[in-house]
Amino acid sequence: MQDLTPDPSTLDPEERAPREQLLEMQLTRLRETVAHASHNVSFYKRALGEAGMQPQDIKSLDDLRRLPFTYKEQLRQNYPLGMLAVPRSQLLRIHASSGTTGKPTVVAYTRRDLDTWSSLVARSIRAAGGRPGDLVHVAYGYGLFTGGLGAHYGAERLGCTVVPASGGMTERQVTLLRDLRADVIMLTPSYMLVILDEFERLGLDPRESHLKVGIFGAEPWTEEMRREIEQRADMHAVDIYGLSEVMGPGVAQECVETKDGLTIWEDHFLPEVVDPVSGDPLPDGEVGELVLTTLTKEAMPLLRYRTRDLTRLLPGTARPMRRMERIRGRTDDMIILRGVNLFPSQVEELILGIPGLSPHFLCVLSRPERLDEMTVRVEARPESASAERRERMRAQLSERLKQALGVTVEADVIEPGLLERSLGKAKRVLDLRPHPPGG
Ligand code: DLL
Repeated sequence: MQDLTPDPSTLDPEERAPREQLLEMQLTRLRETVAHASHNVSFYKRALGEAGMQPQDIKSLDDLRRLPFTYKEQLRQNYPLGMLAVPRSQLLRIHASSGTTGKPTVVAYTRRDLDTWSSLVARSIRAAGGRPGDLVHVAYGYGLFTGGLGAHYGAERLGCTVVPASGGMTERQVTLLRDLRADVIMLTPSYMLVILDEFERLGLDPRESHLKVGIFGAEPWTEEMRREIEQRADMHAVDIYGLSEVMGPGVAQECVETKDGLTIWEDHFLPEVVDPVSGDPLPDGEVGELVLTTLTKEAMPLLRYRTRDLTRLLPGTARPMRRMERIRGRTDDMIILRGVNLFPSQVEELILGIPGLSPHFLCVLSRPERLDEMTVRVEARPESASAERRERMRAQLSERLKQALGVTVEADVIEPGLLERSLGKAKRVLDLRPHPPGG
């Protein structure tokens, strides 16, 4: 694989700024954001009043923890545009979050917000190893989802040639990738697997494509999955993070030269990690829920937004800004099986440790009697699909699941191609229990 480390002279000045300078900039921007939110969003005026806080009370970055949290539920209560800090006529774009239940969460952008977003995605693509002049194939969905358009404008901003493929029509994706000789591909890791399978189905070797790097996000994935994609496609695989409420993709990006977690673009977002239950701030290095405060957003500033994503903060390496470890899962995706907490990403790790198993899997939860049960349904790879081989892998996987998770989990190794493929975010859990907790 090529060395794609960017030339330091091409980085944004903020990306290289010493920490003291960054902290000063964060404090100034935090004060401006709190003032902007409290003057222009009645929700924040009230919330800050109840917390006994005035914008001028922000004297240091430590005062952040005196601000109230913002929860997704509150954004829903203010549907559609109750959190706006500018008149509607100043909006240039509206997106909506991928909420699968109930009303979506609507998010909005001014001209300056779109400009910031494009420049942060451009920065992210460069950190991933993309360069001006590269051909970028965007297979994140276009539309209300922030993935497609977010990646698109960022790639254009960097000076790349963009192919707005969106998701779906997988055979055509392969044709375009080969014929246009894409250098960079941006899509969910689970859809990348579908595209790799399609190369193979067509008798083509993905290692012979021109791709040098894939920028994967919008759903949890693992180191094992990175290895799988890098080996099958002979390209770098790096992680991009974001969420619609806060902006979209480009809140944090993994640097290709280190591949050690995601650098948070701290000049625009102030991160904290808190205990998901008590809300108490945790020191850097401890795992908890990521909380983000926007520092430059005009249309919808957010104070201490509870992302529900679990990670930990780490010191900077490739850049002075702090990193976060790859997201393990969301508090609301956590499976509680007979008292044991687990995430689909742990299951993915174990599956990919067994050579004949494919990364296509689903955790099926049921309650045949009084106790909850989980079956991990996973496809065998085509070359390992004989009944005998599948039975051996089934026994091996259920043994490893039991050892790693400390609870008995059934495994079911099925023939290739039986599970539904996703064109965007993969569904990893099928809950067939009569009354799922919280449901
Ligand atoms: O998924 C934005 C995005 C698009 C990010 C393309 C990266 C690439 P939402 O649909 O609002 O926005 O979903 C946000 O997706 O809170 C995480 O739970 C999850 N997520 C996003 N990126 C990652 C990642 C977009 N790299 C929610 N790893 C977030 C794990 C991720 N989970």
